Order: sequence, then C-alpha cells, then structure tokens
Amino acid sequence: MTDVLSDLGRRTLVMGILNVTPDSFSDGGRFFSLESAVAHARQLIREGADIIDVGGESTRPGAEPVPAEEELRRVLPVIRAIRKEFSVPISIDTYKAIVAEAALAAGANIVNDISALRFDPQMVEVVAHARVPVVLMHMLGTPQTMQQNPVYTDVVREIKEFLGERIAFARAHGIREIIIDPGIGFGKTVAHNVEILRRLSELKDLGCPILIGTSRKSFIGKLGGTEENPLPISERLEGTIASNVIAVLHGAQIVRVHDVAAMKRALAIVDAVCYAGREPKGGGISWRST
Ligand code: PT1
Repeated sequence: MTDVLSDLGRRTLVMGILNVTPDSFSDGGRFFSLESAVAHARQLIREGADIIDVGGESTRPGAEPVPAEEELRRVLPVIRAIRKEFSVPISIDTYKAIVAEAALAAGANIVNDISALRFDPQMVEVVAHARVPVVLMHMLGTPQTMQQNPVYTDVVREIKEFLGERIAFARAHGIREIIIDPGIGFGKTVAHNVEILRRLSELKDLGCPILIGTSRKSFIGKLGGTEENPLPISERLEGTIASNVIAVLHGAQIVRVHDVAAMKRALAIVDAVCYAGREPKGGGISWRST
C-alpha cells in the first residue's frame, strides 16, 4: 500500500490539515459544515497537498475529548465526499479504533494516531488488518494534561526510546509501513520543541520516514513574540515555514501544515537542494521488512 505515498523519499510530501471540528466553522449546521470542509479540502488539493489529514477531535493543549459517535458523524461524510471526487491519499487523525476502521472503509488510506497505538487497545489490529501506513507520534500525557510542566532528562533521547518501542510494537503486530513523529507541542515546552528541531536528525537512526507538525503552534507564537504576548495565529506563517525548512534539512520527509501553497513554494527551493543529485526515479522509501 506504499503506492499511496509513492513519492515518499523522492521529495518532501505535504500533509494538508483539514479540521472538521465545530470551532473550525462559523456555523454549526451540518450541511454547511460538510460543504465548507469539502471546499477546504478542494483548496488544499488545488494548492498541491500530497495527503489530506482529516481530524474530528481537536488535540491541541487543553482540548476536551469527543465521543466516538460525534467524531464519526463529523469525519465520515467528509472522507466519503473527498474520496468521491479525488484519489488523493487521506489520513484519519484519530486515536480511536472504531473511528479509524470506519474512516478506512469510507476511503481513508493512512492512520495518524497521536497516541502511537496506545490509547485504544484495538487500534493496532485495525491498522494491521487494513495493511495501511500508520503515523506513530510521541506525546507526554494526554491533550488535557500534557502542557502541565512537562519534564525530560533528554527530550530527544526519550522520544527516540519511546518511538523505538512503539515501532517494535507495531511490527510485532505485522504493521510494515511506519512513519514517526516527535509530536511538536504535545507535552513540550518552547525549549523542548526547539531542541527537537535542532536534533531531529537523531531520529533517522530509527529507520522510518519522519513527519513533523509545527504549523501555527504556540511555540512559534511565543518565539516570534513573547511568552506572555505571543504572535496571533494569523502571524505564524513565517515561523511555520522556517521551522519546517529546518525539519526537512534535519531529515523530515513529510510536513503537516495548514498553509499548503506557501509551504510548497518554500519546499521548491529546499527540495532542489536537499534532493539534488539523488536519482530522479527509482529512489523512494523502502519500508524495512523486519
Ligand atoms: C502533529 C499533530 C497531529 N498536531 C501528527 N498529528 C496536531 N501526526 C494534531 C500548540 O502548541 O504534530 N502530528 N494532529 C495538533 N496539535 C497541537 C498541539 C496543536 C499543540 C496546537 C498546539 O499550539
């Protein structure tokens, strides 16, 4: 099923964020929400997104969990509508097995699990049975608690150990296509996020493609403004681009962003340098067989 990501390892892939949560719409009406979500998906695709990441529960710091039934009600019509119109790979951003299973049946091709298969014991079998790629992300605690004084001895070493253990768990269950993610903003201070970006290349030892998600996150607002007076979300694009460029230079192969067009314009230059001299075809990722 690697065919859904055939350019992985040949250029940087862009995952476009499609939030299907009430706060991302000006109106609560169902039809309006579906229509505006699909319109947003069309825009992300027009801008060149390689993957559309559909999420029905916010996992930003302090966000409350959403019941599975509500999450399903939000994401399934959107996935069906995108799949009807486009062949673009769709990832489902969920830690719930029942949501992942239904999303895959509705046309999603990748599972993006911020809990790295930990929060729902049934998730590993859903992914293994579907034979789809999975994103394993590091998080300290839960979205409700993760920003309450996160402490590490060595943040990158601890993320690497965690991801190594989760890769082994996934492989033991027969999952072959594994993407790893250090989980920027998930139980990390500004200093932790900066250290992750500075030392991201250490995660390459794990032998899996690296995905990074910095887009519009609070550490960008705090670095560009102050801790007490961060830049508003509308002024975080340059920091988002800069952080993703650093991540790609340090080994990230997929970037998860809201602003696909701007990211693609930056990556044209970054990729011309980073992927120069590599064979134009026949490269790409070989998922490790063990
Ligand atoms: C991510 C990610 C994600 N981020 C993956 N999935 C979010 N694989 C949702 C803030 O500090 O990085 N990787 N799914 C969104 N989460 C956050 C976290 C949003 C922190 C905002 C912040 O502002």
